[in-house]
Amino acid sequence: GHRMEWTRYHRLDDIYGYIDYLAQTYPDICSSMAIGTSFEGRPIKLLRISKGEKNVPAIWIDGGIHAREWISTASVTYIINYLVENSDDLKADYYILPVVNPDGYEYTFRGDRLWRKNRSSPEKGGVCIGVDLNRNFGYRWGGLGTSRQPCREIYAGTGPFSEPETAAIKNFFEATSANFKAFLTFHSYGQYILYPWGYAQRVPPDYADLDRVAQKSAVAMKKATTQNTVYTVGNSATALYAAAGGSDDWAKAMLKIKYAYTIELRDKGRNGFILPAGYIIPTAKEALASVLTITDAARKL
Ligand code: 0X9
Ligand code: ZN
Repeated sequence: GHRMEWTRYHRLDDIYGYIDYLAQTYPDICSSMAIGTSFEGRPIKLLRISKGEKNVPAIWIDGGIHAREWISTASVTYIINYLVENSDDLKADYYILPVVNPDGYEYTFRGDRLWRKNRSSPEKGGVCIGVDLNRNFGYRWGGLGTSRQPCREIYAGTGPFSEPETAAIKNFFEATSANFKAFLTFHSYGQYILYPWGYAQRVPPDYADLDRVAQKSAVAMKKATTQNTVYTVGNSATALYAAAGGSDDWAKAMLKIKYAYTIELRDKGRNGFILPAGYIIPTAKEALASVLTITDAARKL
């Protein structure tokens, strides 16, 4: 058995135990692998859910790149549970990384609940710890909305993919032959469905397709619960702020994955990052609705 449930937030060990349990219990559809090792030596565990069908798209889903955004990790594990329990209807090959930043995630339980970055010490003799992993990807690295100062929350690191956690994702994509059509990275908070570019107030040539599918997602997310939650759709830099070196921009520009989105889950600021556990299930249902909508779009490509 396993101890996963969606009425509270879980420690990393529980989440990794759940991934291992699924891989052992459902070996026909689930496989797990460590795609790398964090700065402090923790495995970075990915779960693949696939029926091995030909001609289905591959879809990337991650959460927990920012340590304090617990609802993203909780929602991603809820999505995993849904896909496994409904595997008869599986419509894509899913590659799911619930905790991109395991060191930071654990630190939010042990030290500082509001920690954002990873836990690396990139400077020799420096005092400040941590790189913002969502400024460390290798497209327009070091641009707008990033900092070279290690003490800042938006510190981009010493270079593109300087961090083991982002390098692990890069290495995974360099090694895979899967046919990725969507790249979904879950964050909190603010209730946004954001599409590239993040590096500046510009949009990719096919942005109308991304906007259309995001609007469809927003409708599905609103219908997912009785609370009619509103998600705002827009270009990342325009709807939120410009920030370069994000994973979504890199997936779109360098990996050429069409449907690249950052989804900012609940809420709109009342609780912010400290979203009470009672909101996990409704928020996760919204996140799941976005995944299913984007899966449909990916299948039509
Ligand atoms: O700043 C971020 O990394 C994300 N917002 S958060 O409050 N969760 O930190 C937004 C990222 C949007 N994508 C890019 N700027 N590329
Ligand atoms: Zn975030």
